[in-house]
Amino acid sequence: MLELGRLEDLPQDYRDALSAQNLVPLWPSLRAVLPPGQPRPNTRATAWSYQGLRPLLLQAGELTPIEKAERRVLVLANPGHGLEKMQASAAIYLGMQLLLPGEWAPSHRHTPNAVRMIVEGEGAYTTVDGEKCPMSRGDLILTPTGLWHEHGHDGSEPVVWLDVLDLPLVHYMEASYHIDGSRQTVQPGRGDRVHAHGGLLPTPMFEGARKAYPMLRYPWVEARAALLALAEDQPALDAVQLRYSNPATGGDALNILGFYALMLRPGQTLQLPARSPASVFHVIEGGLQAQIGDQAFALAEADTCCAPGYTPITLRNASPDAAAFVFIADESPLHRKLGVYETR
Ligand code: GTQ
Repeated sequence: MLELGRLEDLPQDYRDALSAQNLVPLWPSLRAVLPPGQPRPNTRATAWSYQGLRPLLLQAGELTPIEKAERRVLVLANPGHGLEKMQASAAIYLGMQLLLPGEWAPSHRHTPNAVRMIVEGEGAYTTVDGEKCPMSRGDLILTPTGLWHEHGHDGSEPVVWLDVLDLPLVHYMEASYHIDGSRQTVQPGRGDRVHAHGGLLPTPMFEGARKAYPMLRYPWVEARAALLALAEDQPALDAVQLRYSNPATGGDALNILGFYALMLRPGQTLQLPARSPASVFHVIEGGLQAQIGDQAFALAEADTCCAPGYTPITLRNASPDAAAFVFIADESPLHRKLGVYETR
């Protein structure tokens, strides 16, 4: 490869003259912005242990009242980006949010898209666009861009969920902002009931205003049952995986990040090809060994890890008798829309 000229090769007075007119020579930085062969991601394979973070999250519950936090969240930050950037990958933000019994996280809406994957506890709910969505372990609840959302808790134990947002990307785009609202009036209508039966859609014949996001809550009981049915129906299938989709369009549930539920049969090893998007794995049930490039992680229930793009990944369920269930988030809808999606 051709050796390119360095900044130091240029006389200082020339460099000063360039700077004075907001000009920069490309060639000293060309290889940094267009590296040979493949990108040099800052995203590092990183794992967060739930048993490790849980006491610190509960301690936040004692140290910081909800009124002082608005959202009581510990961010799962990737050291490769610098912890202060609060990002797991280029486009993915992860946070563990705690809501205590009786607490209220007030209504707001914002441009980034969010989902919540419920990790622990019963009795909390999130109201999204007037729809009250109960939170149970493993449920996925969408908060698409621009929709009002607030969290409440009528139960008796702490509730914890994993927030996944496309905040780093929307912030990078200089398009991130929020608006505070007032308590929503809960409206009748439950998308998870209407869309609980695969392939059967409400007919648009006499429709009112059609919702862009007709399904906001994906109950884990349904996803789990669908995975078990798929595994049983197709015994030779390696990737027993479901994609969370918008039932009205069949497309991805949200525009920027993709969401999936994966089942690993007892003893199964699954090799994933290197793909351009970064991804996140969160163990809903069981345990998992994750090999991400040259790094190995042992993930227990409720643990979370992230993997950079362009990296081969091997997932292994070492249990001889129990299936493992994994929630996956990735950047593939974004990569496909940008035209940069690839598998190697
Ligand atoms: O629950 O609305 O982790 O607005 C970050 C920003 C959660 C939320 C986060 C948010 C929320």
